[in-house]
Amino acid sequence: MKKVESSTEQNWCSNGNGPLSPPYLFAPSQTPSLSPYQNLYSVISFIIFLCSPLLRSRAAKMAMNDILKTEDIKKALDAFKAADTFDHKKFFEMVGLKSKCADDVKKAFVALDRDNSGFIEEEELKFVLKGFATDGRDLTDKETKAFLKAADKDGDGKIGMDEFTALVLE
Ligand SMILES: [Ca+2]
Ligand SMILES: [Ca+2]
Repeated sequence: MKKVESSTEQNWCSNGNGPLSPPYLFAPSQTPSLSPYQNLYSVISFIIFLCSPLLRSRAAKMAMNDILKTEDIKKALDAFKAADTFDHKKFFEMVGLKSKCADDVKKAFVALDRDNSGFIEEEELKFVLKGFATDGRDLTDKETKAFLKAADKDGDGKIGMDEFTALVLE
């Protein structure tokens, strides 16, 4: 009995028409109505498969403008235009991020983590305002270090998603 089963499997795999296609699909006289639907399903699955990386990257990297209001971003950036005036608490409040849900704050984190390392490193933090608007200024070294110190609770020298969320929503 076992031998028969395994030889059937062997036929399925080696019929030359695809590894997982059951043999009845290629015998239209027995089940004529199944084949077209099965093919349509395969085509749709294949299209979804092709599009899924695009959909995923779109979901993963939202622009700040999708999360926050452009005019709020502009106001907040203007308020801290002068070097060494940056205050992350006031900034997150003005930009509207503080009043967002944790999910939106996480999306903002993903947008700021430019190299997708899962962390905002010191060099990314320096350019954090550019993540809100392309004309955002660079933070000074002093501002970058103060920002990092405030967020980096575990002391590994970079900001994780949880650290960022806690900092914004605290
Ligand atoms: Ca990073
Ligand atoms: Ca950290």
